[in-house]
Amino acid sequence: MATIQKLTRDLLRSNWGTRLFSAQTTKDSPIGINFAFSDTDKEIQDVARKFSREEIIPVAAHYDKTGEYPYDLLKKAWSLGIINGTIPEHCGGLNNSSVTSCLIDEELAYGCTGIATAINSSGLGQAPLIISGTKEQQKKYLGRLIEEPLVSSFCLTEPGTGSDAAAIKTKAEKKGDEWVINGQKMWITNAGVANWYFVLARTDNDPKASIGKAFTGFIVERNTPGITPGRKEWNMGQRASDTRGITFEDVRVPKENVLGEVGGGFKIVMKTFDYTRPSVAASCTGLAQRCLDEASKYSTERKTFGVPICQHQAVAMMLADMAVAVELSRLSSLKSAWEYDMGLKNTYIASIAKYYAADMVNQVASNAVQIFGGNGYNSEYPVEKLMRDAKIFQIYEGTSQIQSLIISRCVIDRAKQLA
Ligand code: COS
Repeated sequence: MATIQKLTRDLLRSNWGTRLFSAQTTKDSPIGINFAFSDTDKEIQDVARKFSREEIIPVAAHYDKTGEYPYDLLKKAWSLGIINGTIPEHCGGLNNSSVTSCLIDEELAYGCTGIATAINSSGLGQAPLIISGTKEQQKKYLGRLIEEPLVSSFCLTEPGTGSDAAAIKTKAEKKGDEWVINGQKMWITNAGVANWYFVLARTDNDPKASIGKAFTGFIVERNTPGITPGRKEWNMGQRASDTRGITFEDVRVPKENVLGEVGGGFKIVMKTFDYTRPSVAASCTGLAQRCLDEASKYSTERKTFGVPICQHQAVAMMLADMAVAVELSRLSSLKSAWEYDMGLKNTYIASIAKYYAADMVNQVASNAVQIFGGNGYNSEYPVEKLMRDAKIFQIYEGTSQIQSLIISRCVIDRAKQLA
């Protein structure tokens, strides 16, 4: 398998250099807008699309019903090089752009967002290391994910703390050359299957300490004594994804595993979201495209009043609305990814992309169920699962309300500058 992965990497590298929006244009020498994907991106998109259509879709209902973790699919995706793509080259990775990640994530999400989350959300755990890790930390922990089909996990949320990230209670205290972590995390994707965790903990006990200096990020090995993952949660959708709570009890972490500066963890987390929200928006686009494809196909087959239902204007217009939403979602996620690749501060557009895409996919999935009618409400048809899977996009990686808070802050800051 490692050989296939290496071949894929070599193939992709040999064709490097003409990425959409990235290699051709730079912040200092923009050459205009180019909507053409590079040959490299088209190739990797094809690999992800084929994998999604041939390997994920046939087994999606099984994993949804059983909630099993899709290890076999993880291994296949790993061997094809369509996960872990943004890991830097010095760790053996492809150093994919954010735009390339969006293309892959859209394709995987088209097949099943539960399986996609299970196999590619390791990217969220990896992001803080890519953003702030030392070369040694990257080589050790990201390189490990290239050597073997293992996953990482991102631990921020707690039982009492979701949207207000600065309210987390998990603490880390320095004792000699080690940090000792105590606390509880909740709704952690990959909690039960990860090889290592990124953990955000409070390191300054002064309640008046500024948020930007009070928290620290740690890399924590799964097999460290004192770590206890909870039971697998049975959620509304995306059931192949492994979501659990985790308890940290006197978990000792060497000082080498502090990520970035002591006290700088909150900002690492915020930068992580700037990096990952474009991909979440791309996943919404993939799921919405699937809803549109299923609903439009069904509308040409299902007849009422003597004609296929697509010939009824009410249905045709629903399909048009769904298509418009999918296209706009794709554009905004790619734009937010492109800004990231350009080294621009993309917080505003990343939140716009995630906000729009998350609400959009829920509307599109609901419309798909509506077009399927009674059949849409039944689990024998695909769209009932798609609608359940869509809901979490308005909640994870920042609720829609948090995205709108971030967008409104950007708008108000700009207004103040204009005043
Ligand atoms: N990039 C870099 N730094 C950032 C940043 C960004 N995108 N966003 C905020 N910061 C910095 C701020 O500049 C500030 O720094 P100083 O202390 O030096 O001034 C610091 O981080 C604190 O920021 P802020 O004052 O905005 O903190 P808030 O408590 O008001 O944060 C939000 C509010 C809503 C942005 C934050 O709590 C959040 O993102 N919540 C959502 C969490 C989430 O997505 N959870 C889901 C997890 S599922 S994986």
